[in-house]
Amino acid sequence: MPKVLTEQQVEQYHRDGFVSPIRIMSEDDANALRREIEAFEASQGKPIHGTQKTKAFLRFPWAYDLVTMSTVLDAVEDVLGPDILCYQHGLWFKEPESGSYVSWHQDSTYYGMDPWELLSAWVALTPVNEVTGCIQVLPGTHKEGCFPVEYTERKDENLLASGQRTTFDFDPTDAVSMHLEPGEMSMHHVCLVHSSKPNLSDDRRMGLSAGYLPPYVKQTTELKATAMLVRGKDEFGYYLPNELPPVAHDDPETIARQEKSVELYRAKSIECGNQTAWRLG
Ligand SMILES: O=C(O)CCC(=O)C(=O)O
Repeated sequence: MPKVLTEQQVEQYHRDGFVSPIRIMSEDDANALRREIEAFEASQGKPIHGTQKTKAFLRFPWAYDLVTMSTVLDAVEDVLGPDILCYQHGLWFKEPESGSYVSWHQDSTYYGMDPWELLSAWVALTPVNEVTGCIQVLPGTHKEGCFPVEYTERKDENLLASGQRTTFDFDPTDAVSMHLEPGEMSMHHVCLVHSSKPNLSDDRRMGLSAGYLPPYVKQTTELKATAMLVRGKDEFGYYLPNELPPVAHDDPETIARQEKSVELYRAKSIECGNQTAWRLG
């Protein structure tokens, strides 16, 4: 019996590669989390940026609390099973009336893993819809494996630092939009082709996305990255064990551990063909 999803939603995930929306916290809690993040940004005088945005759950206690929240992990468990590692956690903030967009891509491009049994869980802190630039997905494309990508020469307003774009011929009318309210989550397969358009509203569009996998998924690269066991057990040990919950965002050991994990994550992505990892900041 699934814990959060219905049997139909689990089936839909396997058939179409995504499921949405799933309520994982109240709107009030999502607003409170937004206030906490924005208070931190105000204290440092700029938005969360650069290395802070990669594997954020190793840096910020609020991010760790989110990726280990029982409702989130219950939904992830419904798809991946009881043993769960967290590999990545990224912040996707689009400023009001900005040109920020996300090109058509697969999250798997620079992951170097096998089998592709990973998912991305994207939590909304603000309304996410056609006006604010929701994620659009191409149902079923997760069954096609990993597509080649092309790059843009110069960095534009693409939130993907590497500007990668899958070279995949598709009919744009097949795209499905995942609308979310604050406190709702969508989950998509790591090979599902997806994108998002600019935020045309006068408020920020804020989402946080975590990459989860079962411990039996191997790393196919020479260079190995780290991951954190967030539920169940790991009987395989394929991921280096550098990851611990953050003590505080400004704790020197927390920062050093997060930066080391980000360094290994980026080195691995370069081995997987990422030619523009230097743009990550
Ligand atoms: O936030 C967005 O618009 C895109 C996010 C995304 O591509 C992802 O979480 O995989």
